[in-house]
Parts: sequence; structure tokens; C-alpha cells
Amino acid sequence: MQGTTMKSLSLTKVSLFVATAITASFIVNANEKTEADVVKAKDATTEVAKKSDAVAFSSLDTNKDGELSLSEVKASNNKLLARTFSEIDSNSDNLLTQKELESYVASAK
Ligand SMILES: [Ca+2]
Ligand SMILES: [Ca+2]
Repeated sequence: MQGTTMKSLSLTKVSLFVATAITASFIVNANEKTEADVVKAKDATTEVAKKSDAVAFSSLDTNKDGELSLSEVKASNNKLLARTFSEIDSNSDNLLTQKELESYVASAK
């Protein structure tokens, strides 16, 4: 159970990065519902996050070089991602790869 919770928490973080708007709508909905519905909403958010992850990454990657530069992140208006950019950029090359994003999310517990 603990593991499941942690997994869904870190996946929620993925969704914060890549699907802020979608996640926000689920959280708003969740607040108006019962606890069982909240769990369902979280599962749905996780599903959306999984599906939107690759899509969102490539949609932020405007020059399609497979990495996100700070200007690409800023252009996306994803403030959370912009703020955590240097934390996610583990090799400090000022570019975020999908792998860096994934390992940041995996380590953020
Ligand atoms: Ca790029
Ligand atoms: Ca990097």
C-alpha cells in the first residue's frame, strides 16, 4: 500500500510537470467528491499523466532535438518546470532530457 501511494505521488508529480492543466482539473473535481472518488481521480490523473508524458515532452520540445532548453520550458508557461529546471538538469548542461525528467520524478518522494 505504501509503495502504491508513493508511486502514485511521484506520478502525480510527473503530471504536475507535463500536464498541469489536466491535473488541476482532476484535483478540483476530487475536492468535491468522496475519498473513493479521490482515489479514482488520482488513478485517472496517473493514466492521463502516463499518456500525456511523451506527448507533452515532445510538444514542449519545439525544436525537436529531444531535449528541453530553459527557453523552451519558459515558452511553455510551465512555471513549476521552469522553477525546478536546474534541479532536474542533473548533468547541468542546461538541457532537460526525458530521462532526466523521469529520474527526477522517480527520486522526488
Ligand atoms: Ca529542444
Ligand atoms: Ca541535462
